[in-house]
Amino acid sequence: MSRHLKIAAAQLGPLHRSDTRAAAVKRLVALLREANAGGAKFVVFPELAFTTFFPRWWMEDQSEVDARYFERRMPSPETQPLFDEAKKLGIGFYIGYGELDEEQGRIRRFNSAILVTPEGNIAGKYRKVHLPGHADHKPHAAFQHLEKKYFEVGNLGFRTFRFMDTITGMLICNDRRWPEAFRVLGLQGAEIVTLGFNTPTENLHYPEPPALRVHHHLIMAQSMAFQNAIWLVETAKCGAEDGFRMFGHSVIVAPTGEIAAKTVSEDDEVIVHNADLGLGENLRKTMFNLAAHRRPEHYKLIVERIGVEVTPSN
Ligand code: ING
Repeated sequence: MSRHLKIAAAQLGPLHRSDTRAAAVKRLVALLREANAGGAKFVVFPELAFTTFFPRWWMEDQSEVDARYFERRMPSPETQPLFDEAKKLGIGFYIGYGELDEEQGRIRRFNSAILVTPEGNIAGKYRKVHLPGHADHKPHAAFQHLEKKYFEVGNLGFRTFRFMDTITGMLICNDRRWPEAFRVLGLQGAEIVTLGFNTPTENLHYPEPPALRVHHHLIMAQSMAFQNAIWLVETAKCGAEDGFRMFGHSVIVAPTGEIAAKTVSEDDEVIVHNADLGLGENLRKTMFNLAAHRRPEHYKLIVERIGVEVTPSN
């Protein structure tokens, strides 16, 4: 008997600095309702879904940054309506947010995501490992990308979770540029991987054609889904936030590497696909039977060496 799960990518258009969390939650609830109307039972929201992509701004008042862009509790009174609506509709969801955690009196800040069950329980949490950008102020740059300033490297690793009768793993944005992240999830039996992203249309460092950035996003999503035989849902927050554009192209990619659904706007938009969770089984038994074909004894450099060291064998 085939196992299906109707999944939605709920893409969010721009959130400006002037947009309140309440305004964001209102839009997220509307997206949830639209996904529900399409029959979706699992909704994937973007990275940092409650606020503007604040790492684009150099800010020195940490208490203001914490108040405006981090969540001390999840859910909080402001975000509770989203959890309430999802529970009422019997929908599970993934959502990204800025997490402020106080452990033994020490404040820690992460770019995080959670899986919330249809019953409203948090089934799992992920803290973004691959933080792109920089920590220093680049006053002459068109915009900043200060994830290395505002967040710590995630300390929970890449884990999978039992979720809605599936094995689901979570990643966030830049993680999709690092195949190791997907492989670690694949080695733990991931059937579905969810990934929210906020990706600037312009390149901070050099004049890269915007179409090329979308091309990279699409080839990575298709290859990572195929090479790990997983359903991969990547959801954007996009559009011009205070004039700074980010691209959409949210996708639901099948284990075969085919794009099953893709958004066509840079605004609030829902795409839905009735995912056949058995679709990856043949691949996992044959071409990507990891136990049969992988040779870790030859992969040691991947773990032992961080950057390039030119060490030719002749
Ligand atoms: N955004 C971008 C991403 O990895 C980026 C940052 C873009 C880094 C392009 C390097 C090249 O998609 C986030 N939030 O990681």
